[in-house]
Amino acid sequence: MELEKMLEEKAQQLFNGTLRDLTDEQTYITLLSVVKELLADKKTIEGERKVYYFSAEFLIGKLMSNNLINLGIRKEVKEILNKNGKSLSEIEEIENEPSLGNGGLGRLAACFLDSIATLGLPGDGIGLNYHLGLFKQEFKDNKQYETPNPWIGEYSWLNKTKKSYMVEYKDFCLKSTLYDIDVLGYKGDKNKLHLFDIDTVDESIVHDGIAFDKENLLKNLTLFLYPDDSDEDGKKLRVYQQYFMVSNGAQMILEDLKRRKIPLTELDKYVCIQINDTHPSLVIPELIRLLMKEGLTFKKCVQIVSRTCAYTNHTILAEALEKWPMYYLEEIVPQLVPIIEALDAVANERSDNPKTAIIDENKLVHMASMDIHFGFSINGVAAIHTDILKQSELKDFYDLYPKKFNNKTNGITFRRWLMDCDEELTDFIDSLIGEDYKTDADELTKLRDYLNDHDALTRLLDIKQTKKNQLAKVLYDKEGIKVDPESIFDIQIKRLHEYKRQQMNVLYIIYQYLQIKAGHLPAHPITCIFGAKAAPAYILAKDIIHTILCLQQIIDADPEVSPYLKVVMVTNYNVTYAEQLIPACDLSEQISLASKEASGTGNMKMMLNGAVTIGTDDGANVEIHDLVGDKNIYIFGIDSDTVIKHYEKADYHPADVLAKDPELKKLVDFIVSDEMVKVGDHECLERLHHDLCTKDWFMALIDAKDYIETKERAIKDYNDRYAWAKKMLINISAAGYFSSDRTIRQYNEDIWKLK
Ligand code: GLS
Repeated sequence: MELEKMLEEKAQQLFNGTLRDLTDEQTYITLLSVVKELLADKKTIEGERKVYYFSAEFLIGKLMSNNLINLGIRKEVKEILNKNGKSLSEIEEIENEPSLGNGGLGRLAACFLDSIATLGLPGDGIGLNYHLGLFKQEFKDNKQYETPNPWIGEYSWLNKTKKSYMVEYKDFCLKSTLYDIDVLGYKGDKNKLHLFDIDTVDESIVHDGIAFDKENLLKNLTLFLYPDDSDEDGKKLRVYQQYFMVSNGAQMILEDLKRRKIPLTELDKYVCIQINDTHPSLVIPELIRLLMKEGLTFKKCVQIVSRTCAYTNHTILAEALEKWPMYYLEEIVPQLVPIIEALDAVANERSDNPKTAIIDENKLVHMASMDIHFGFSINGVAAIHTDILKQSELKDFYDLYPKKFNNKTNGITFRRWLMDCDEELTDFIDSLIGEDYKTDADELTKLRDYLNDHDALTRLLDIKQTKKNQLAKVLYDKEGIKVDPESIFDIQIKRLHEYKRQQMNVLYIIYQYLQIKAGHLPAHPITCIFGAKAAPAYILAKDIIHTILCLQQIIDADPEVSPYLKVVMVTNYNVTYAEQLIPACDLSEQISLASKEASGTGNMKMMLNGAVTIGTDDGANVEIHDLVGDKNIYIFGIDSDTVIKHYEKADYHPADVLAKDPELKKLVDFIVSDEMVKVGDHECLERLHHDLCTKDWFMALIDAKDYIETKERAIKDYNDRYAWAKKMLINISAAGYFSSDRTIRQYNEDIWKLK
């Protein structure tokens, strides 16, 4: 049936009206139910062998626009809605953004699902259905506060299924309910995202922000993603969640094999499990346990499971490599304890190096160690990251299993991060090189033919201006903040973490503020935009947010400065916000301490949307640098080898840097100046100041001077508009490598081997 007729019939059926009569909300519901029907009619991707991507996070973003693009009907829907006095973008506003992820790792999982389906590979996601998701961020008195983010309304993309499993804990069993979300490939067939849940979750137990009774598992198990783990009950809750995810996933996979009449001993021939970071690592002992229950020997189970599971490492930060005390597991999932002990014994037979043991001398169970011993592939997420894993962080494992290690540089789906978020740029590219790049991203290199085409460069600059004007409106509507769309939009959007060094950007802002106060105006007005959530228990990260918000207030109130410098910290940064910020970005801030950002993916999104990067040679920046060349990226800072040596020798002392550089000291001291204390909380500002002067673990002060000088150079260069437009075009033309289609092809060729 033709689309318009379907929508009209649905409007009639649901609301007894015509499309024209419906409210925006009714229109959204009508569209949602039609699109869900279209998805339901799509073919499921089938194949002998299938990958299951186990992940605690899937940061999928709103799905309407993406589904319309992948169904190939977005333009048509837009026109039908326009004809009936409605705007698609306003209708999309109605959708709540699913709150199932946190940062890059979760967004990567979402991009991967899109690419797996687009490439026609059989592959499903397995995760949890968090009712309140990650918290919602609010600002009050220049501070972050957390509130619940109830995103599941009466109408959503979730489809309740009849599948259900029993998950055993020491003292009780929980019955799961499975919800599925259809994942449609671009002009292709579909896979599924499976989200497990329990029926007894009770949102009403949450009080005073995001506090809740952490012991009441029947009511809290799937309330939050990453519930506060600053106390023991919180940590245990995470183990309860992880086991719930993997046990359900493992049971579902084995059930499917049985349904297909495949002997369980052939699991590894038909199934590959990709373990996304260590949150799903318990899938290894759980699968062994389930197979042993079917009568297989431990040895046989180890062999099968080791050929089934592959592990992706996403970080070298020690705190993110999970280690659970054995007594937690004894208390929560005692059935896994003998298996983990037996696995540890096998690991110790293979190597007597205590650094590769699974259970250490403090009886902590190292999840990554289990993955590496009993997975067949270990990958990092950017070339430099994988090298660091091999050469230092996981060196002992690399020596033991050199063949298991491989690199898979991250990628992003161009459907969402170009076609969806920047229609203008998409149409522009279509007009120059046709549409083949949408399925073969390398085609983007053809844009290089236009580097000397004045008309094309003018159009490119105009599009960027349009996106900046659109963002200015969003910022005004959402935050009540006016920004100058002619200023440089300098954007740092990512989780707040010291290693990402938002605090170094703060020092730049202070530098610029003091320069302007002293009568030295910047080469071009600049708007420094931040978006970042801090983990609720991460005090210093919250202090950095506080400092940014204080600077925002001071600068806003100063008519001498505000025409040239502006600071905006957007509230509740999420995928939807990213889709508005990224196309408007001129200068992309990727300034982590070299060696610490495993890859980054925001760097790729901004590059694809015509931003120029200022960054360190870290993560995927290194590969961006290689692809665009020195002239089209602003690289600064000490390199990763130097950083690693500083850590080894413990010879970095911020006080030494400050003693040698009184100008830098002025910037740092401004954090606790009278101006700042007047608008801020002395304790928070003092804590950050003290940390920078005495610890500065992520070495912001070492790189600050180089960073400031490099950024000043970039601002000057921006004024040569055509030279800048060329840099933009080179960045876009080189972004093809970062398509997640390329990444997934490589996962498939090297690891999954699906047909
Ligand atoms: C992360 C890394 O910090 C990012 O650099 C990386 O891009 C992402 C996806 O691989 O994974 N690791 C993590 O724990 N959170 C991340 O975003």
